[in-house]
Amino acid sequence: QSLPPRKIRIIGVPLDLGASRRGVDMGPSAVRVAGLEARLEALGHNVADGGNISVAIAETKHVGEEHARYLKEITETCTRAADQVIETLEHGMTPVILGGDHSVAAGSVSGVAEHYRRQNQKIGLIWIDAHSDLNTPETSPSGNVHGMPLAALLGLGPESLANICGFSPKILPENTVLIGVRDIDATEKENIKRTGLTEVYTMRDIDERGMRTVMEEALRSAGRGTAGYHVSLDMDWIDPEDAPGVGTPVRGGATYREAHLAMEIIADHGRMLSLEVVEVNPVIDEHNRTADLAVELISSAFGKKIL
Ligand code: 6HN
Ligand code: MN
Ligand code: MN
Ligand code: MN
Repeated sequence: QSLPPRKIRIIGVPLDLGASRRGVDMGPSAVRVAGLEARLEALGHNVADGGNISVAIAETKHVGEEHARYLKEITETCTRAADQVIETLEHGMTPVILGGDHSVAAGSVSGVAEHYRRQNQKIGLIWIDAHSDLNTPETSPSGNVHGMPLAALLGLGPESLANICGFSPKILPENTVLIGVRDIDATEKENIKRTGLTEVYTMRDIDERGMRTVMEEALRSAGRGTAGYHVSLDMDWIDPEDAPGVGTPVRGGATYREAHLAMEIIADHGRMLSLEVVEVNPVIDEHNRTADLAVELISSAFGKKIL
């Protein structure tokens, strides 16, 4: 359809060590069962499933430091995810990463950034989420690492995550955009100031200015002077009416159509380097609805059109 055919590699990361509600480790399976590969192939893309990255089982490990639970195991998994992403890009394929909790982004985005750094290019980042995921172990109210990946990518910490691939920060604040946020901790507001992030589009911005305007502005910032951008889609961005199967639901999210429109606009621009979809929790989902929606949204991001 509108996008030229791509070679896509699916990378599953069944990680749930970063969240306190269990079950997002089953996310990759639920999204595969919802037919991801066939749906992308129906759009004319060439899709290969690379399987899952190995992840430690919580019950076999110690929680570690209470301010950043399972940080050691999460860093190991994220490092493997970064390597897989680099390898995928080196082969000219587009990575589609399936979470797992959002801490995986500290690995996937590092891989994309490292690949383009080797070509002296920067990347942009589109962070679509009800939350800002800008805590550090010092500021986190929960100790859950899935509330920290964006802080790691911008170089605030936690240190072991921030230093994956041996350099930090992975992205500059002017090329980082947040879309759809509506639940930001007081400590995260401080961190927004500290990092110098200005491209923060809240749900109020979407309400007042519309999805179209917000997306065009956001994509312009993420794309300015970069090779393109990584899209990190936390399914809790969408209203719990339409996406009930997420670990940390927050009322007042994007509607079904707003979410599709955002992905359709991303496809129109043709500059997405990689995509990840995280926080699908089959344990609390209703008949795999949230995983089905994830597949639909991934299809829209890869060029599926109504007409
Ligand atoms: N997510 N700000 C809260 C925390 O525990 O740091 C919630 C984080 C949610 C993270 O949804 O990816
Ligand atoms: Mn195939
Ligand atoms: Mn998140
Ligand atoms: Mn979230």
